[in-house]
Amino acid sequence: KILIIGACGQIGTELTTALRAKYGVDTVIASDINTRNLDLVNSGPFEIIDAKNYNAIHDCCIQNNIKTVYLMAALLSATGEKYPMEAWDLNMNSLFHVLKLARLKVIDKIFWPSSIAVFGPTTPQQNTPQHTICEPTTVYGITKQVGERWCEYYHDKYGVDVRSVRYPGIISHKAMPGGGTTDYAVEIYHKAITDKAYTSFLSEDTELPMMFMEDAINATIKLMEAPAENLSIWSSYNVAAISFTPKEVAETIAKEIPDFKMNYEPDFRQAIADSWPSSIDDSVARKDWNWEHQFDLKKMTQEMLDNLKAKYSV
Ligand code: VAH
Repeated sequence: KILIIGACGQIGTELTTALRAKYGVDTVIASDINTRNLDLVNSGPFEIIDAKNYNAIHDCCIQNNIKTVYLMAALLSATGEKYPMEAWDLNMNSLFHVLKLARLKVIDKIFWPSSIAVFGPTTPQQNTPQHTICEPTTVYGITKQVGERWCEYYHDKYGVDVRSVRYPGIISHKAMPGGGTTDYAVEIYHKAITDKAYTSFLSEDTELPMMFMEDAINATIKLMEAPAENLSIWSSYNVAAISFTPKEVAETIAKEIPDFKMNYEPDFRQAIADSWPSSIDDSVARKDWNWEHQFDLKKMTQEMLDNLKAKYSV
């Protein structure tokens, strides 16, 4: 069986739905620290688990014969700058707990998300390679960089099958992101429909690597289903889809909503965004496990506006 820790989060919500559709509702136990997403809580097996509590995770895995864990709980970049030690505590200890369970052979396989936040201002900004300088300047980025080192260490030393991708900013319409620097790219679609206007907290030419949720979920499942012998990276794979600026995404929205008004008021998150790359080289993922994105910016905007128009008209 499968356990998703942090199932109520932006990615966790859609990962739960996708894994249940693929493997069966009762095969996937969703868990989170609270029941904030009632639809998800009522859609299948759900347990309240604090990702910082080893015994809670251990007992759930034993009682439910869990063999695969997706660890999706974390404090993201913006929140991590406000609460650095809480971010270190949650992001690192949850990973140590799950790696320990795999070392003890209680579970067989782990998915753990990394992020483009592992890169910093000294990293090549364009077509950032799989192997490159990683000097992150956010607490969140530090936890992801160190987490990658631990994943590779547990794989090489204990044979733990832990797999990971460096997610770019993820855009979706089902569950809101929480505390990220790329959240503008989700908020803008909601505001375009409700207010026909949006004030971006990043400047108009801030180009960042982004990905539509459907592509992110497909990448996650494709990596987890790949034969281990095909994999050459046991830290975390670069994955990429599209890169765009707030100005460019606003232009695709304005094609659908002609009187859409965009303003720019950069805040503390501008410095975080400036420390990250503009585009990512994901050729290793494409070679090792046939990664391929499906959504370009135009198609993503169409999906986002169609679904959010329906959501807000209800
Ligand atoms: C964040 N959405 O903004 C997350 C992600 C690369 C961005 O890590 O912190």
